[in-house]
Amino acid sequence: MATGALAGVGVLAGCAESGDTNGSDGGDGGPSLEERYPGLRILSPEPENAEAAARSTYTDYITPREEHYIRNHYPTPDIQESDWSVSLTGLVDDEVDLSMEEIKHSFSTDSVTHTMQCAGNGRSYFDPKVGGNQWTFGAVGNTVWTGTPVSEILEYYGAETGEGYFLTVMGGEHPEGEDVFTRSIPMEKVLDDTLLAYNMNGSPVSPDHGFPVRLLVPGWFGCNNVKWVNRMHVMETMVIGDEWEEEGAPEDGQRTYTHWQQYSYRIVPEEDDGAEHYEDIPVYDTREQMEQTDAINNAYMYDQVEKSLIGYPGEGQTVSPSPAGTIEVIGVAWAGDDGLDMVEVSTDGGDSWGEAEFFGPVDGSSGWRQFRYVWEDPSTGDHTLASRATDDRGYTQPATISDPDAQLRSIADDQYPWNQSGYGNNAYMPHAVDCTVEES
Ligand SMILES: Nc1nc2c(c(=O)[nH]1)N[C@H]1C(S)=C(S)[C@@H](COP(=O)(O)O)O[C@H]1N2
Ligand SMILES: [Mo]
Repeated sequence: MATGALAGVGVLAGCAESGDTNGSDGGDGGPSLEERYPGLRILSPEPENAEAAARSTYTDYITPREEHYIRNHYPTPDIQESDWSVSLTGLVDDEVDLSMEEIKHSFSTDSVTHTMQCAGNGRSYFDPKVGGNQWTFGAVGNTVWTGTPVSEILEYYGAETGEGYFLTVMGGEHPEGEDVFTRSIPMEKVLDDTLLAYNMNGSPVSPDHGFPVRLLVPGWFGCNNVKWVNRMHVMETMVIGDEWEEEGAPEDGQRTYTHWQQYSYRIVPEEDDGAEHYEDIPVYDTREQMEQTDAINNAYMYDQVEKSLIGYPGEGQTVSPSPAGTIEVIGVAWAGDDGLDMVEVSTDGGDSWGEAEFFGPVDGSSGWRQFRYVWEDPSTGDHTLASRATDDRGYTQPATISDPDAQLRSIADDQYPWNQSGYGNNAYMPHAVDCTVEES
């Protein structure tokens, strides 16, 4: 059962009137999306959706803001920090409305390196194609986020944080009459390491990435990282059912708060007529949800699954061996909030594999690792390079995406389940890179 009053609490109008301080162009002649993010390929200018344009983003540890993808359901709002607040409602001793000043300075400060990836990354490789933004490989980046541990705020205001509870977090940018961008995050994870983040790579979060404050859920798919947060609601269940669909809705009968939690971001095979809604689920890890199809029909996109990307050589690039006669293949790999065990690289389109070695910084468990693979005696001509990661539980990226007729709900037979919305693609062959070797 959902709890707590809905109407009139914390759902502020998304946009402040004047905006000359936060760097959003707001259509007033400031720099365009293209100018602000020279490293991105634009999928739609409004709402702003853009992904890393080049493979080279996946050679470095930290992704600069200019190369960090943007995924918006509604246009980036124009917000003044001094006007913004975040309310805490539901099962708490004291309901409050926190200013940015309080969020920043009344609690401690923490940082986390997080590989953020859109659940739709790799969607364009689905066959048959599915609707939505046609992300290729570039809707993922690794950045340092700084903010306030949500656990401290919950503790201070006497929130009920028992096992199985949820913190439902809402964005404030939706245009009138649209569904509120809302995610229900399991309390266990909230208490563990989530932040209300106001800083990205040491600078204020940019308007497009959630200024002045976003939820940061380390290791979990991008959709859980609610931007422009203006309300957090403590509940016994996820948002589900009539109370959250109608009461307090901009228009009666709208899904309002449930859309982005229950209808969207679910693994739905071809045969299902939409996703089944749950109040709670026994496991939160996405990979484990997919395995437990007797309990969960349609996995929720929470923790990210193991994945890797080659950053060098880039797609279509012509490269020549070093004086030592080798080519160093470089890339990144991640596994949500689980650890990585290994990365393998194939230089012959997946027929044979050799183990890569990790290098570069290690900062917590939710940031990616860089890997390198020394390709000995590459022959001149065309080659297909692939990489595959294995996490510390032994889960390995599958080779391909299944046929819809297979009606898969989990990763099986070296195949990623084709699903109606194209979520979670971690198959390695669609992400392979074609390059040409010439004599040096
Ligand atoms: N309020 C709000 N939060 C949001 C979204 C949104 O549209 N509105 N998009 C989500 C999705 S689907 C993703 S993948 C990430 C993208 O974060 P980024 O734009 O900073 O890369 O933000 C999430 N948070
Ligand atoms: Mo996303």
